[in-house]
Amino acid sequence: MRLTLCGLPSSGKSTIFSALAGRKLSTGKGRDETNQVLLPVPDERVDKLSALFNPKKTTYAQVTYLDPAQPVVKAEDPLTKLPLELRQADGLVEVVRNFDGGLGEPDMISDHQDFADELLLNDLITVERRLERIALERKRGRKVDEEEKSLLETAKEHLNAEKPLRLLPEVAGHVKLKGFGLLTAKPLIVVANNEEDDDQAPDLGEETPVVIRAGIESELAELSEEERAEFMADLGITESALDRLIQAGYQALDLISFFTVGEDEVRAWTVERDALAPRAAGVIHTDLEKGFIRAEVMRYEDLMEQGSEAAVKKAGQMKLVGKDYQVQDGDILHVRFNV
Ligand SMILES: Nc1nc2c(ncn2[C@@H]2O[C@H](COP(=O)(O)OP(=O)(O)OP(=O)(O)O)[C@@H](O)[C@H]2O)c(=O)[nH]1
Ligand SMILES: [Mg+2]
Repeated sequence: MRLTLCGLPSSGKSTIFSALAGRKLSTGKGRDETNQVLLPVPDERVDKLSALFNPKKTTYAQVTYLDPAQPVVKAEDPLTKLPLELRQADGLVEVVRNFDGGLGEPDMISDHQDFADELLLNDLITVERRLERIALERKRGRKVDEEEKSLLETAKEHLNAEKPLRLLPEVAGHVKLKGFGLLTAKPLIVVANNEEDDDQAPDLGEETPVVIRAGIESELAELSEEERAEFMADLGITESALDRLIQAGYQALDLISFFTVGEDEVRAWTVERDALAPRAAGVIHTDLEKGFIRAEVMRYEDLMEQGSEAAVKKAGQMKLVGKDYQVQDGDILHVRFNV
């Protein structure tokens, strides 16, 4: 899963990216991919499970953050200027400048609006081009996909009314439109990049921004564990705002986490919200999906309340489920399979 940082020029994307990169699991391999980091998603449940099982290894859910090489600029032909990374993202993290930094008094509402317009205009162009193409095909006597055409028309109408497609989930999430990478259809997290002495979230109307003070975060990222604790105490903060950003980004993707536990490893895994048990098992290993028989499932809350797996079983809270079970956020799975 990949979240791409975006926003107007000089809003602080790269500053936030380097602060994030300070906690990376790994950088992308290969050419031109140093602008990409894989990050653990902080999750208190994983911490508590790990304290209970004391495993050799603890693994959090993971998400990739990407800082595109070029910013979004106002352009004659937006489609040629918007970084491709935005189109390929699973979600967008829009960074809005809320510091002066020699760039003048910040105006988040106006910047946020400009950026939203840019995305909207891009989608409108994509949709119109595709509709023109379909009309041409039809004129040539070829068969066209009526469902796709009707979805595109609905999308166009919606965009013309200046509404992002994410407000229209049945269109935004439709498999026939997936390939277009429509930008306003993607989940969006708004970050207010605040001045160092300001921790207030500005009012943006429908979106509540996550407040980050990139200046502080980039300093925190450079400190040792010990120095960091001291610096945070001085500032009167208990957690880095990056934790909240990573969590909010992960939640916006509409995924769920389930867990596997044991002496070797406590681990969080990620799957789509409506996934069935075999699909979830397949995230762990393809063999587990192919050879899936059943899964033992307990709820994270039950395990915490009972204190051990044995106690959960004794309380009758361990369920044996089959192939049609829909995995829930917070499920702990033991998959039974044969190969
Ligand atoms: N005072 C202050 N300055 C900041 C903050 N965040 C970034 N800056 C400065 O603002 C300038 C732009 O920051 P970048 O992180 O490069 O912004 P960007 O969005 O990556 O810029 P482009 O990639 O060129 O669009 C740099 O000089 C930063 O040092 C902040 O929170 N406070
Ligand atoms: Mg940059």
